[in-house]
Amino acid sequence: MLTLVNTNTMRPPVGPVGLDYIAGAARCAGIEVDVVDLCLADEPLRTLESYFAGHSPQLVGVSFRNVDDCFWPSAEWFLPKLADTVSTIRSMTDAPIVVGGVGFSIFAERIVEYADTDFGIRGDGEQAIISLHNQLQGAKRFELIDGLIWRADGEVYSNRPAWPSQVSLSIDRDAVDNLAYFKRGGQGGLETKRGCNRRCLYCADPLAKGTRIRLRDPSEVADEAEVLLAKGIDVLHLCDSEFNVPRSHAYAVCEEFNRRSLGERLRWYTYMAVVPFDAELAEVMRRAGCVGIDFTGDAGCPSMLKAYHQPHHKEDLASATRICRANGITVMIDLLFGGPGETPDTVAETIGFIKQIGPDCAGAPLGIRIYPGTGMARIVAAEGRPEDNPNVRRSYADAIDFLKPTFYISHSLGERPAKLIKDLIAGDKRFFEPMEETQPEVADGSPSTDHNYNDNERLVEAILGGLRGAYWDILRKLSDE
Ligand code: B12
Repeated sequence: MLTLVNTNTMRPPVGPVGLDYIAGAARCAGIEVDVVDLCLADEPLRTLESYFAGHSPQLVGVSFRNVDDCFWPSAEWFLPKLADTVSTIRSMTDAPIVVGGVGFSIFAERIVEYADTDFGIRGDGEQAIISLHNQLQGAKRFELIDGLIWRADGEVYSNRPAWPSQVSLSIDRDAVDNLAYFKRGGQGGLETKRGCNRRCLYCADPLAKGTRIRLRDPSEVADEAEVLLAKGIDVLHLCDSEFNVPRSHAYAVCEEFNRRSLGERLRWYTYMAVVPFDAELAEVMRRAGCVGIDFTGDAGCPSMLKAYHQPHHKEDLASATRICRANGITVMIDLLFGGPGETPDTVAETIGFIKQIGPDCAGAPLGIRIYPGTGMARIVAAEGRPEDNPNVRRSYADAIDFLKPTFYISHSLGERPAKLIKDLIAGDKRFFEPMEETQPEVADGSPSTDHNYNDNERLVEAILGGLRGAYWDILRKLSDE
């Protein structure tokens, strides 16, 4: 028996899509699976106690989605809480514990050690957890399990993930209470593919999902959307790194949705690269139910687009915005401020350009989370001792460690970079402004920024009140009121 524990208790709650897929695959392989969902539990500790009092699984799988909230300066770090949960579970069962998830996969070995788990699985969890479950009952040939991290004789061993070229997933979606997540979190989630072959300077997705794009059959994706629809979940987020990479697959998925007239019954949102995008793709997406796109815009000035290794030009952002407008798709442009080479002039150019092209909204966070193994980490390494680097920011005291929330903010932005950005935004309501270090807390104790979805009470209330959709779109609607 396999017990899967969802440890992500952030609100609004986002359904643990990965756990649902893993549970489906393990059940298909004949393994009995329970999911203990700490996010939906009123009292997580009691829930664990009463579960383990009555069950003796052979393996406990613990999910770890977010290492931190990637948000400067809130910089909330979730690893200590994971370590606590693992030690609580250990006190209740002798079963070995394996941890996995997208956040986990970025740091894998470090997290196995920090949280003191027996195993970790980097990358896709479905086949690996089945193999681990079976090897634990048999020969214990851990070296045969793709993506496995394990400890023996004081050493940490690590296998590379397999990144299988075709992805076929269980579409049952019944191990997790997806309807509860829909009611409390405002959306369902599914993947159309895995992996990302882009080389964005800062992004950890290629580490967690692989650099090779691995496609799902469009009809399997549409079948899964229908399964969620049948449960009453009619607003989705397609959870790919970038839905339109490659364009041909995005197009094929939409065509399959259109063949089944799914766009008449469901609405969906997704993340997209700015290129490739054109009127033909927008039209097929809108008909298939797409109502909002969050573009990886990064910047509206050539030098910063180059710094972030983006293949698009600022004119592509203008064209993407126009195309969305013409097709009735709401458009959000996600920007990044503070990267290598950012100056007050580049910030002004980006903000001026975004105001000019007029998307429905734009994310304007300050500070770039530095992950090991990315171009960003290489730049920091080349800039000398990180502790002496004026571009590197952290809110913890000890030596710099990228496992903890650590950010890059170009020191050319001066002493008060968030204020500089806010002043340039100048109250334009379309922007989600950065959070200032000195920003006061609002009455309920949460920070007064609304673009961080980490324990965002405004969003929680709005969703409980009936709003559905991508969080940026719900917040946009709230600010229009
Ligand atoms: C879509 C998405 C969102 C959507 C979610 C919509 C939805 N309905 O699901 C929205 C916009 C809401 C969102 C919000 C946030 N997100 Co987000 N999101 C993603 C994205 C693109 C996909 C996540 C996903 O669902 N993947 C699909 C599932 C199936 O994959 P998976 O979870 O990785 O699961 C697989 C494996 O990891 C593994 N696995 C999973 N669980 C387990 C458990 C065990 C035991 C094992 C063995 C294996 C295993 O097997 C699974 C199947 O193969 C990722 C980046 C990416 N490409 O993965 C970022 C990402 C996860 N998000 C991130 C962040 C920071 C956030 C926010 C905290 C941002 C914020 N401050 O507001 C919030 C958190 C919200 C919350 N409540 O948790 C970061 C986390 C990085 C970090 N430092 O940890 C990521 C990695 C993006 C990034 N590169 O920075 N997000």
